[in-house]
This record gives sequence, structure tokens and C-alpha cells, in this order.
Amino acid sequence: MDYNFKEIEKKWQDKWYSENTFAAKNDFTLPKFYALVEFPYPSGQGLHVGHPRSYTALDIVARKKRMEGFNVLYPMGWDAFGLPTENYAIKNKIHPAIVTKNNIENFKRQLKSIGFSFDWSREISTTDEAYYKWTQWIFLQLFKKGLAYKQEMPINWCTSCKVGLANEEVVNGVCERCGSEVVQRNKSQWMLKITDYAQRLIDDLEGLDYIEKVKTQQKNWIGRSEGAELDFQIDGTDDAIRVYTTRADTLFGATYMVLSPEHKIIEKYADKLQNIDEVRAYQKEAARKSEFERTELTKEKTGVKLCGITAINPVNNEKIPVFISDYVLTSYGTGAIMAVPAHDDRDWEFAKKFGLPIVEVVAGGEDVQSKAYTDTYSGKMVNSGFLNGLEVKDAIRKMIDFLEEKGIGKRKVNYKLRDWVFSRQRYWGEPIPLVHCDKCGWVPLPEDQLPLTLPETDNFEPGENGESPLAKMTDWVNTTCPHCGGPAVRETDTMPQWAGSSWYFLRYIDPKCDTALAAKEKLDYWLPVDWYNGGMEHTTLHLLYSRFWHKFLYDIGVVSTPEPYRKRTSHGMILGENGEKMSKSRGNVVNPDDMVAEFGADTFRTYEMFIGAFDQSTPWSINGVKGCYRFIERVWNLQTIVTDEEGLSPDLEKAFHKTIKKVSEDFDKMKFNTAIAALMALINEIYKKGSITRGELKIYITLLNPAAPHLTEEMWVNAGFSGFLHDTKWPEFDEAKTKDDTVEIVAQINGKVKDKIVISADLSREEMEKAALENDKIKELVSGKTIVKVICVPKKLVNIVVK
Ligand code: ANZ
Ligand code: ZN
Repeated sequence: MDYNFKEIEKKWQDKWYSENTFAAKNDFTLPKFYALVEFPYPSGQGLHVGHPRSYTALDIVARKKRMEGFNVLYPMGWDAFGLPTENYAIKNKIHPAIVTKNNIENFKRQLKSIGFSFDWSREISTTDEAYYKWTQWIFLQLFKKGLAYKQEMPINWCTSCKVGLANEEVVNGVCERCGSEVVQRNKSQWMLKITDYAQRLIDDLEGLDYIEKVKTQQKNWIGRSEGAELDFQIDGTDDAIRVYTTRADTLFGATYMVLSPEHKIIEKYADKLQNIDEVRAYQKEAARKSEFERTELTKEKTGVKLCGITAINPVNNEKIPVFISDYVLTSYGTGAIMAVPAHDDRDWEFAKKFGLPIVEVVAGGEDVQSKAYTDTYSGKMVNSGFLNGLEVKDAIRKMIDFLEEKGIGKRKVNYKLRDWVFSRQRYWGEPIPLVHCDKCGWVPLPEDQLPLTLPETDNFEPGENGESPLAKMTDWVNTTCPHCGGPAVRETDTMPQWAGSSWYFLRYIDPKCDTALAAKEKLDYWLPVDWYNGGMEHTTLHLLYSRFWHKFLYDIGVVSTPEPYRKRTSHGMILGENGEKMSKSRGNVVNPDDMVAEFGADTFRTYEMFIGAFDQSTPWSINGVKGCYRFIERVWNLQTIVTDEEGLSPDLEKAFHKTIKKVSEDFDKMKFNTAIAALMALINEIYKKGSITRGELKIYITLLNPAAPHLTEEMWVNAGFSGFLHDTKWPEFDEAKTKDDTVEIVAQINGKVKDKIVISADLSREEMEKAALENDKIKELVSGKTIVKVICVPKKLVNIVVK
């Protein structure tokens, strides 16, 4: 039978898209299911075979849930602001809005050719004015609650292009575009106080169904640590240097201090420092380095002693030297540390290099002169006065109690998480809706003036000094203060790409609402998202940012759930045939268009799911695609062997119940590859038998429909079943009929009964032997002995002879 996938797929897609078959219903009495995939950045390259891996997986989930009676929301949209489009626009002198429109069109054509069951009536783009109006609105609420503030921050600055660069534009310390040196330069930036939410972002992970990797990565990124802050007096002055430590127990072993090169106290004492020139030179050198370079563990330690000041260790009154070094970061803790070389690796290396004393205060390891002893689980305090003899954990507590009592220090929790740098000096982003007035300071635009639209220009290049291109548009910049009516200027920075993607899942719920970001009763019905799938690379930025915004919206009463996503999973990468990452330069990129044209969408989708375990990286294989094509063709050809019978044939009854169970459970557990494999195994059985009943065909194509929706829908109509397949109920199975006939046999060792095991009645001798040897009790008894012989009596016993 001829399998004309082109015709079949076009026919069904035309129908689905013209009727919007998969639209979510506005009936809030139905049980709901909100399936979400990360919306793509519509790049000039078009869809990559990695995108459909995620989209097909949740398309399967969405289609199955509909068949199970859920009101399903499965939407799609575009994360369309951002740098690649802007850079392309600058290079080719085309407006970024046009580039975006063209790219979206292409992406949409591609997605439609694969037959995803998206509700296209809810399509959104972050670049639409009606959309970013609400991105700006959320920003204003953050501003009004004091969660947006402006601060000088170091940015990456290309010395040749004279522009600020995003981190991803800096490759190995040089500008990605011109190869020139990139330095750090201070610029005033809008910041969002995500750190206010650090603890809740950790605590609330508890109740969520996120894959463990994601939880761990988020926790590590937030990086909570418990310790103490304490003061070291500068000898002969009233000033003190405050440090943060997680190891207050080691205070007796603090033999010097280290400040970050940017530490404020240096300026105050500049006149007193005998080696100020050397200090200045070191500061300059440190300013060039990125934080990543500074904290690299393998890097040789460098630093300069501050000649002219000495600190006093508060517990033993010893005078200790003060250094600056780039391994101490300005933005963590207090930007200063007490150095304990005996018990910290970095301090140890520094002490060795500068010939500083290493004093052991925790005994338990080797000689601390040859290696730092960093273990905190075993070891007892020594050389530490009132702490001597205590375990580390107890010593930490006792020392902090002591410091608090004496007023020298106090308990303190720190987070690695930093506030979110929210400014970009770029054109293709949402304008920040604030105005600066000399009299009133920063004033928010009245909400009825939103959206503040991007002004038209054909000059998108950033300014000479790294200002946003908007700064050049003085007509737009100069305005009046909404507060006092006096002259004022607009903020010219724009928002980062992360802004629009931090709340897009809310807009899908009510994409055309113009009185709120979405109507409350709709948010209440659809939230939280039931299943969100996306890339691991978005764990610490997008996923965390959107959880933060959602929590904020919860706090101000916009949404009713404290968390946006109930479940989060992540797919593995699809690699090139050679096992390397797909990239243009490696010439191993597979274009979904080619696959759909040559093999059809059903084959392409099936292969995307069959390629390997969903959460693992897997190489593409054109032979694998061909194998799936043959499978799909065999499914099509079932139509040539179908009988008039409505029920299940006795020979295949068990196989069908087993397969329904397997496919149902595997789809729910993201084991798409084994579900497809089960359907492949079943079709072999069917062909072995030589015929399929109508009843069996109905079940078979229903099970395959979520993965291969077009040909199964066509087969449904051909077979004369009523209505449409996607409206049918998902098949049920009878648990009892999935079980093989079983028997209980005895397992013996040297003729003595040791255990009873239940096995399938039709096992071969070899399989019986294997089952006996895998039995825990037998395994234990046999371990370490030599098996001489195994005797099997089918359906009765296995006797293992050992010596
Ligand atoms: C004394 C000490 C002794 C430390 C010891 C460690 C081991 P986490 O767990 O990551 O929070 N530290 C503090 N501020 C720093 C900064 N701005 N730049 C670089 N290092 C900094 O680590 C806290 C520890 O990192 C602190 O505890 C401090 O060194 C260092 F045997 O203080 B510790
Ligand atoms: Zn004013």
C-alpha cells in the first residue's frame, strides 16, 4: 500500500490549523493540564533538531492528556528580543523588527510542518507592544516595592569596539567580534534584588517535582552558607576590618588578613601606605580580570602587602599583616577575609608563597606545613585556648557565642547569589519605563502611559562610551517629569532578554487581555504549569529568574500560587552523527526541514523520541531515521491485513494489555524511547500472526497517535471509525491480563531448600537458572563459593551445587 506522507500530513495539518483543533477550552469546570516547553529564540538559523525533542515529548504528553479527558493548554511563542538579531540587523542594515518578523515566520512554518498540537490562537512574542507593556508593568511594580535600584557595576568593555559586551560575547577574555582585549569598566546599572528571595527560592524547591539535578544546581547557585562576621581592629586606630568566615573555630590560626584589591579601607589609608604605587599597580591588574579568572583554584596566588597598617587578632591580640589579593572577591561576604593557612587551601598556597606562619588549630590530619587540613568532620581543636579539645562543629558554635558576647562579631548567613544586573546598553529590548528628574530623582512612568514603545531609528549601534543607542535620540530622551512637570530625561538602558521570558507562561493564559497581564480567574484556573520541559542550561538563569518574578507577583496578589511550575524536566542534547555538538563549523548540523521533506513528520517525530533515553545526550543517526521510516510504513500497511473482528484475538490479548500498560506508563515517565520500542515489538507479533482485528487496530493506532499523529488519524478515517482519533478515549488495560502465568519453584543449594521464587511458567532452563542466581538469598549464600553444577527441573526446582 502506497504511503504518501506528504499528502496525508498536509491534509491533517491544514485541518488542525484552520480549525485550531487543539485550542484550550475556556471551561473552568474541566480538569486542566498545562504543558509548557521553553519558547524558542527565533534565530536566523531556523529550527534545530534539538528543539523538536522537547516539543515532541510534551506534544505526546499533551495529546495523551486530552484523550484522558483533560482540558489541555499547550502553547507556543517567541522569545524575540536580544543580541543575535540586533547584531544581524546592524551588520545587514535591516531593522531588527523586520529580522524578527521574518525569523518568526520561518520558525512557525517549520513548527507547523511537524504537526505539534499547539494552541496557535495564544501565540505571543515578547517583542509585541501589547506583550512588553506588561513586562514594563512588572518592572514598575518591582521598582515601587524597592526591588529595582541603580548601582555602579563592572561591565565587560571592549577596548576597540568601545561597547559593553554581554558575558557570552567575551570569549577567553577577548571580544568575540574583533578579538581585542576586554576589560572591566564601571557603569551604573539597574539591578533587581533577587537576593531578597534567596531563602524562599531554596526552601520552596522542597515541594516541587523537579528532577534532582535541577534542584541541586539551583541550590548550589544560590549558595547558602552559615558563618559569622567579625571585626579585626587596625592597630593604633579606631577602624576595624570586618570579615566573613564559615570557620570561626579557626580564629586562633588566623595569621594574616587579605582584602580584595577594591576594598574601601585602602583609599582611607592611601597616605599611610609606604608602597602605594605597588598597590595601585596591583589594583589595576586585578581590574582587568574577570571573576572567573580570579577565583580559578589552580592559578598561582599573587598579592601585595599593605605596608603601613597592621591588624589585631581579637582572640590572642597578635599583630598580623594585611594583604590585598585578587583571590578575595569584592562582592562576596565583606570583601575581606581572615586567612587561616593551616586549614584553607588558598590561604595555604598564599602563605607558602609569601613566607607567612602556618599555625595548626585542628589536629587530625598530616603535618599542616606540607598541606592544609580542611576536613571539618574529624579532628579536635588545638592551640586554641578555650576551644582546645572540642570538635570543629562545637568549636564553631562556642567561638561565635564568645564573639557575640564580647560584641566583636555575630552570626551571619551569606548567599553566593548576586542581584540581577537588569540593564543592557542595547536597542533591541524593552525600554525601562523610568524618567530621571533633577528634583524628584527616578520617577516611574504612569501606568496609563505604558507601553513605552521603542523609538524608531535606523542607527542601532551603541554609543562611543557604551551608552545605549537610545541615548542618541534626544527628542525621545528629553521629556517632562511625570511628578513635577519639570524637565527630565528618560532612562536609555533597555531590559535583558531574560525579562520577557520571566513571565511568558502567564500571558499564554490570557494572551489578549489589556486590563491586566492576564485575568485573575484564568490565572487561578491554569496555574501552576503542570509540566515544564526545557534545557539544563536554563536552570540557573531563566528558571530562577522566572521563579523570582512569580514569587514577587504572588506577594503583590497577581497570582495565587507561590511557584510557577509544578514539575520540571530536562532533555538531553542531540549531537551530530560524529558524537560532537552540532554546529555550522563542524558541518554536522541536521535540518528538520530536510528530514520532514524526505521521511515525513511522523517518522521524524518518532525518531526524535526513539533516539535514546530522553534525559541523555544522543548522537543523530540517519540509519535510525530510516529504521523509524520502515516502522511507520509497516504501521500504514497494517491496513492490508485488517479483519472485520471488533475484539482482541486470543493470541494477542495479553500482548495488547501489556503494551497499553507499558506505553501509558512510559509516556508519563518520559520514557518515550521504550514506549516506541514496545509498539515496534507488538507490530512484529502482529505480522507474525499475519492479521490484525479492527479492535486491535483501533488500540494500536491510538497508542501511536501522540507520537505519530498524522498517519494514525488517516488510518482511523480509512477504517471507518467514528469521529476523530484525537477525540477518542485513551485505551485502558486490565492489570490481570498483563501478567504471565506464573509458578512457584524452590531454590536449593546442595539439595537443601533455601528459598521459594515465583517465575513465569514458560521460562527455559537457562532463564530459570538465571532467576535463581539473581535471587538475593541465593546470591548471598553462593557468594565466594564455586558453582560446580546447576540442576533445573522445569516448574519445580533449581538446585545449585557448590563447593
Ligand atoms: C576563615 C577560614 C578558615 C575560611 C578555614 C575557610 C576555611 P563559603 O562556604 O563559600 O561561604 N571568604 C569569605 N569571603 C570571601 C571573599 N570575598 N572572597 C574569597 N573568599 C572569601 O566560603 C566562606 C569562606 O570563604 C570564608 O571562611 C572565607 O574563608 C572565604 F579553615 O574564613 B574562611
Ligand atoms: Zn520632577
